[in-house]
Amino acid sequence: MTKIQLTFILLLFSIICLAQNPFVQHMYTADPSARVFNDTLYVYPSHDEDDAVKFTMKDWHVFSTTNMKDWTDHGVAFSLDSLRWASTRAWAPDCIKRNGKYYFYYPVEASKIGVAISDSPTGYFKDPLNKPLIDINTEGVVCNRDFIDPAAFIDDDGQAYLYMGQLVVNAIKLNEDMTSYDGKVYLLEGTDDFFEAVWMHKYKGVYYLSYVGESGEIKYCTSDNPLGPFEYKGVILEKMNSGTNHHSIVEYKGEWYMFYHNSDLYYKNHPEVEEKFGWGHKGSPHPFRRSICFDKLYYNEDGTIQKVIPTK
Ligand code: FUB
Repeated sequence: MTKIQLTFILLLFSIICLAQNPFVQHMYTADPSARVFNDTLYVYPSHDEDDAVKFTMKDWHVFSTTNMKDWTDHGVAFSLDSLRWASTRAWAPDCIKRNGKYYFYYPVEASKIGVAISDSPTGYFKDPLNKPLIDINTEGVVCNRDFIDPAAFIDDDGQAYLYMGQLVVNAIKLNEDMTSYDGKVYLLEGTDDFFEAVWMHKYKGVYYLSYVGESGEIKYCTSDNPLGPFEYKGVILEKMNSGTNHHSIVEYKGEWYMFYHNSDLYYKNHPEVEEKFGWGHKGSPHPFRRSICFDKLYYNEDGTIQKVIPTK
């Protein structure tokens, strides 16, 4: 067998093995934040309702896997019902572990970011503050649209950060307790066309800030500092058929993955509806009934990220 034939067979095998998308089929999910805790990969998505025609989400489920094939739905990990200070829009969350506790960061009412704590990665989480950690009216915050999409990051020196916002990336340095910060808000520079869904990860000492651009693609930029300034590098994932997109990047068992969402499950459930890309589809529920997916992500030798090829 020639080298080319072998490469082709391996590629085909990996595509068949990864033909997993969307990997949650019993409910609509979006905005997946993937995290590895204790050798298990957990995903924290938003929960789109079965009959949604707006982003009227109410609770958050947690999913986990140890082999990237079999997924467990751990049920509701947190819900708007647990809050006295917010009642709508349970949107894109994130979760991070520190000192044996799990900190769940979540946006509500498109303007406030809360934090909830649990001893377990699957919850149930509890709100320790009974108020937002930060909101759109907090001094220093710059946000002309929604104040959403918190993404946490703990650097190698132990400093924790929370990134968030729409149109402008806002960041705070979290205190050791993970439920307060020093009062300063940093506005990050150097992104190209930033719209929303910021995500931070580190690879070989470089800080990678990835996000959804106003153009609808997932893009990234890099820096030698977690607060920038950043240098724009390119597109990682093309526009999906879901209007929005939202992603996370994670290493698990020696492989890198990108999680994202699309509307493939909606279209599968509604074969009578013609598939359209982007938002040019007024009156259709597809942007509000999304489903989470993942695919492998590869770096080039120089640290740039190859475009992710979405598998069906
Ligand atoms: O899911 C609601 C919003 O849509 C999220 O906050 C954004 O990132 C976009 O995916």
